[in-house]
Amino acid sequence: MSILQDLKDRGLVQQTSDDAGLEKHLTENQVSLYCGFDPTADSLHIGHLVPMLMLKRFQQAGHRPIALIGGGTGMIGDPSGRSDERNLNDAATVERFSQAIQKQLANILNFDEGDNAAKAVNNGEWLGAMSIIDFLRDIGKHFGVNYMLAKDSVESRLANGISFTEFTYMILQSLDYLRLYEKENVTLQIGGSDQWGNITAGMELIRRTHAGNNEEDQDKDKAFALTVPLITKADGTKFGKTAGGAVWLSPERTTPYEFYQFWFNTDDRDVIKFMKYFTFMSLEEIASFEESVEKEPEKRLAQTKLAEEMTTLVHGKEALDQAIKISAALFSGEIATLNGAEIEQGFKDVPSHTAADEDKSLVDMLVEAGISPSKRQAREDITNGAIRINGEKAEDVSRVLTQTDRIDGKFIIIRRGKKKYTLLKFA
Ligand code: 485
Repeated sequence: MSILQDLKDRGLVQQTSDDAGLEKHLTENQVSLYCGFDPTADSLHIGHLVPMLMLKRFQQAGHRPIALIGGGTGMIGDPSGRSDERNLNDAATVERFSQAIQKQLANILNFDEGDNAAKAVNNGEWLGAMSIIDFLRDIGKHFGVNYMLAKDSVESRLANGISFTEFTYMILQSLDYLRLYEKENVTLQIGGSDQWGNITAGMELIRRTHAGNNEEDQDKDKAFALTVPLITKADGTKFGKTAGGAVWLSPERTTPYEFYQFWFNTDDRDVIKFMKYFTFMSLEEIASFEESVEKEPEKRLAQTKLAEEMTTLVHGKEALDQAIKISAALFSGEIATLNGAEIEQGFKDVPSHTAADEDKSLVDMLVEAGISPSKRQAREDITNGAIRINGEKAEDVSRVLTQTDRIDGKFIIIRRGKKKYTLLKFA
């Protein structure tokens, strides 16, 4: 089956510039394609995953993917899909973000194998070196102001105001497409649906600067656009956000355990769609999970599989095993099986209390850490069996917490009642 048809069957194609032409182009050639990522943070998030994995899907089909890091455009700020002007980051920050993002891309794309090895480029290289006179003379001449004003990204901002800086962004992205078309033989740019205007502006620039090169075959040097849909959820809330904010690819920002839980908590109505979007599972295999969601949803087999596939893809097998172990321990309450690093991941968001490095009576500690409101209540909580230390019930009011209670010498987990966890940390 053709790659384009496979992508469509997965629901991954929002728009193409010329469907039949692109289908033919991809069937007859090894196509070099690119997707751009602006360094606006020190990590990509799961909103970037679909286009990123799309590059990988093209690579697996034999085409050559290029990941562009926007070291230049990241200094400017894309107005697409945004209602307000961006805050500018300084050059050193953009550079630091660029390097972090490049590492994440290299983790997922295959940068070093075969004639279709992936490649990373940074547009700071050519955009930074261009003179303003050349830019206005050679590039600016091809962009009518009316054409630019009609783009969604600009039109939607006119009422509230848009700076000349962001107004010109589309020209920079167009220049990238032109440059990669000339230097890397790139004939397809992909991105999210918010990128349609910028991508087609680049196609237009290529058409204008290369028109008539191939009189005998007008289609030969054509450039194409393909966008992926915006991901929506059945409950209408925004995809990729949790109570704690965005779901990031960096394990420092979103731990592999949180990442695993995010996917595991997918709604029954979304899980099959997400499997098609995010995993490399075949459509036949996905169909078997669809049956399971219908007939035995309580087993959450599809969610478990999705969480496994995604955590392995982004964080690796070892991190997945750890995430599963933490999930099981928290579910059963058998916390003693966890080591210090696992405790840190699993209890990242529970209230914590830093305690002095000394032995202390449990009653005093419960009050000090704000777990029980008074000593009298603390004693009552203990005799009622409401207090657990590292998963074990503590029913002795004269209990003293010592070194041996600490997991890896650093942590004690106290639970009051069914769910209220507190993490005690020892310096
Ligand atoms: O030549 C290019 C230079 C920069 C870009 C693309 C081509 C980046 C692009 N303008 C952009 O802002 N992309 C967003 C980003 O970097 O966070 C997101 C898009 C999303 C999807 C994703 O990048 O909003 O739709 O394309 C990969």
